[in-house]
Amino acid sequence: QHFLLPANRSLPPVVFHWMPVIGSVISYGRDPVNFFLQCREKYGDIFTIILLGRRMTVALGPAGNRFILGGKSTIFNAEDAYKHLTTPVFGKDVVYDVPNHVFMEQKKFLKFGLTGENLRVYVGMIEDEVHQYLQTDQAFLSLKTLSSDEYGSFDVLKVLEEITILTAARTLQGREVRDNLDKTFSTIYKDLDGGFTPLNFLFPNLPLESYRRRDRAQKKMSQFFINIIQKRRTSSSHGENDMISSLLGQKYRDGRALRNHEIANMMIGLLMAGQHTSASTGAWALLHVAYNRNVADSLYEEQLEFFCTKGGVFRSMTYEELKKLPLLNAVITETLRLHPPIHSIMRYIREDVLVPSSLNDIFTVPRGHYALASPAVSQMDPHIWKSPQTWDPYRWIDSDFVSSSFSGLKKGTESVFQPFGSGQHRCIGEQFAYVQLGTIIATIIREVELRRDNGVPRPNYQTMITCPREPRSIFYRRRTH
Ligand code: HEM
Ligand code: LAN
Repeated sequence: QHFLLPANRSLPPVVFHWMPVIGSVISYGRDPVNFFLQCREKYGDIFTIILLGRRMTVALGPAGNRFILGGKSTIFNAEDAYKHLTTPVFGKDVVYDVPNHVFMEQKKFLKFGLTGENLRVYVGMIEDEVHQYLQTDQAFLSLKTLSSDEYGSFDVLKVLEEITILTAARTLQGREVRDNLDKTFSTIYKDLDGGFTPLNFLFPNLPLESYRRRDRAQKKMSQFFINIIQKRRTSSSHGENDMISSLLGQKYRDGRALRNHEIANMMIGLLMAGQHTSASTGAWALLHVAYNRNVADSLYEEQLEFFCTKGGVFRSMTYEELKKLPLLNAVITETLRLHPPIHSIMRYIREDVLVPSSLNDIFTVPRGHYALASPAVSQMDPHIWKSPQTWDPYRWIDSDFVSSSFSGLKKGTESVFQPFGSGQHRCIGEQFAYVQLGTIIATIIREVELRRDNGVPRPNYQTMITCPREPRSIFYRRRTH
């Protein structure tokens, strides 16, 4: 296809595969991180894999991350890589359904909604939701009846999915969504979510019931939000700290306010952005905490030290205090290192691009390829981290745990730690995720003791967001202060 390659340039090596077209989809799908590490042994930091007819050029390490994530969006294009997945779920005129510069404005609107002021209010709301969940919910029901020395058990991913949606609804999504969570909203959400899977990513259109349900659910969900927005526009209810309220006050650079369906569809995007990423991170964090009893004890002690009143009861955390808890934050960071929810970040290559010399100076990546960055690989790279496979939150407190041969953690697109991506498409949800996860974990740790003896499960890469495989049960018992 390419006859105009400069004379001194060639294409990256293609990873060996038995079946044409199908290519490496099996090895990649089974365990992408290990597959990439094996490819790196044979081919170096840049190589091309075939995935169902698509040519994906993978670039690893700090230079690879920078090459792909630091690239211009006119060449390394996100919407060409993602829109067939996201537009049917989010709807029209938002995210990857609009030109990049429009989406960048939409991202800015979201940032305005995630102010310190709002996050400050969210801490108390999240505490309240989790506390309430621990009192009443099915998965934890036995908490009430168990005597103090008996342990109950729960599926940690299921519980975290439930707590995540409850807390996101209470905070970002707003009162109307929270009030509808166990009614209309949850079935529509399930159908929509059923259309946001690897299958939908690989095959945008299949004549399957799940695809039709996805399309119906998108319309209903969009309408559900539009109704809320219309009511909000006519009523005088101010003082809301949620995202709808914030988006209602925003304008594009040309002075145009957001239309109802744009706000609605951004709210759907928000739902999809924060749900499985946070739930999975929270589940992994609790699995590790429950398995590492010493960390569990120290986390509890950190809570006691900072928040135990003279009367022997816990008081609420503030946003500022939450940000300063060393172990709690290290637990989240270390969990994101070892279990980044998103293992592959993709772009479509719109123009031939020379690979920079920091990576390799003989290759060109031609237009029509996809580019793939995998921060997950650098986050577990044995050349960079001491005992990379060991979950050890203290490595973030005592920085000596990073390998001595490695010259420190750079920031930005070259960083070896970027669970939230980097560059133009970097995540804007990081602060919210830390507030949400920190508050959830702290509230659970305050109220129950966690235990797990049989190690931590292996990751499941077949789901859209990397999550723990079964068995995911954790034993718990109510604390007796
Ligand atoms: C982008 C991870 C939570 C909103 C991204 C990207 C990653 C990521 C890796 C980069 C995608 C790319 O470059 O193609 C995560 C993780 C989360 C999380 C690990 C939680 C633990 C959230 C939350 C929100 C959010 C809570 C919303 C409040 C976004 C948005 C983008 C993004 C708007 C921008 C996409 C783009 O510019 O193309 N996230 N995310 N994320 N995320 Fe998150
Ligand atoms: C996702 C979720 C899926 C994810 C994978 C397919 C797993 C990954 O391999 C590539 C990146 C991708 C497609 C991805 C990119 C950013 C998304 C689409 C999200 C994190 C889900 C939501 C997020 C989107 C940009 C959020 C938009 C939200 C607004 C409110 C504007």
